[in-house]
Amino acid sequence: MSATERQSGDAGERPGLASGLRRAVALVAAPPRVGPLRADAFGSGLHDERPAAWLGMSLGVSFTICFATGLLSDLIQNPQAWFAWTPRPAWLYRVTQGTHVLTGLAAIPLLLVKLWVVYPRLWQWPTLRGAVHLIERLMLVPLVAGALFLLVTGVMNIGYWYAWGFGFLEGHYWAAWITIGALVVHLGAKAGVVGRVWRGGGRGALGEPRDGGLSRRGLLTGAWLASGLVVLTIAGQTVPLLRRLAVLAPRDMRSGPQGFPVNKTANDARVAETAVDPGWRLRVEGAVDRELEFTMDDLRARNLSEATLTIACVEGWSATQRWRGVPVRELVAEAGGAADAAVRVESLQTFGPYRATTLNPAFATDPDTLLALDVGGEALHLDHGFPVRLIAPNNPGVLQTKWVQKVVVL
Ligand SMILES: Nc1nc2c(c(=O)[nH]1)N[C@H]1C(S)=C(S)[C@@H](COP(=O)(O)O)O[C@H]1N2
Ligand SMILES: [Mo]
Repeated sequence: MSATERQSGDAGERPGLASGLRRAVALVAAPPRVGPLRADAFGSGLHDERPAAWLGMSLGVSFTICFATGLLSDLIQNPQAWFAWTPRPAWLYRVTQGTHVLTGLAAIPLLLVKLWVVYPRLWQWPTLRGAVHLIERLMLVPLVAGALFLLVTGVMNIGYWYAWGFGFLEGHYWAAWITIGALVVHLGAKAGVVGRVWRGGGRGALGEPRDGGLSRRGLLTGAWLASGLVVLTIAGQTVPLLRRLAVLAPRDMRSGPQGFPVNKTANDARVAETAVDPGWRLRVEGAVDRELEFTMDDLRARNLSEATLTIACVEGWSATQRWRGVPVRELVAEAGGAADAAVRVESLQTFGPYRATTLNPAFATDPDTLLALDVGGEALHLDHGFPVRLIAPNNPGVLQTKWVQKVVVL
């Protein structure tokens, strides 16, 4: 090869690469206006920034409430040094967790309509208007994927369809942080539009009908109504007044033995035999002066306490019953444990995260924190935790340990 050839080859390659790249970037940023990129590709006047902004604000509110109540539920179940959950008011967790499930469900119709309203913007032209625009558009991936993931896994969980290979709690928890992070960025990017629409501006008048079809106001009202309807037809699983409307609720508050639901049966927990073994004893041990052991007859011979308490499941259903049993604090006192000690309550169940609960001192000393023998005037059904279960005020359902065999003073 001659020197001139090599030279001209080199010289021709460098500008060729640079200009090629520039042309490629320009093509991605502003591709030819064909197909959905045409200016008039989406005819409906409903793909408008006003319904988009109103739906966005509604989703912002529902996701924020859902996120806050979800974080709270996580904190209660995984306590941190700076946070202690309290047994009073006894109704609080039922309300926060009911709110978590209902705000999540309410978001479903809002999100579907919102995605439909804004999806033509996937083909907005020019596709890219610089680095900030690129970041804003890329953040839509975690936002949309995260929101869909949260709502789908949430619905699957309350529908008892555990068809995934990962832990629901971890997946749902981390997706929530990712989605909320992306939501903050998205709201920042859209603050101008939202402000404009909030002040009554924005493209097009809200009520203006287009092509004689659905008006923007009609679309919005429909989305909000669908959302309200979802709430009304599910809330009855925790709000007694709405019980008769609860046609979409996965759980009926009155189903199950003794008139309230069972999440995990004795068979599922593999305690069906150990729970009815006549050799069963309730043991009190740990940081105590004397270890104690009770048979069922010993417990029944005691002066038992009664309390009306609620099982409020993380899945949003709740059931309130009259319980009778032994206050945990009596057992701690009799064994000579410290009055302000934390207490771990352990099940006969040998596996799984819900086989034990740690009661912080506020719960352990509450007079209504019971090891219940009876519910509604009868001995506990095997599936409700026979021979003895924990029931405490304002305690999440997952922590109301069934089939108890041991109380460990910590
Ligand atoms: N040992 C044990 N206790 C448990 C569970 C469990 O899986 N194992 N599930 C909990 C959950 S998720 C709930 S909502 C309540 C339900 O109580 P119930 O079956 O009496 O309605 O029990 C809790 N106690
Ligand atoms: Mo639960």
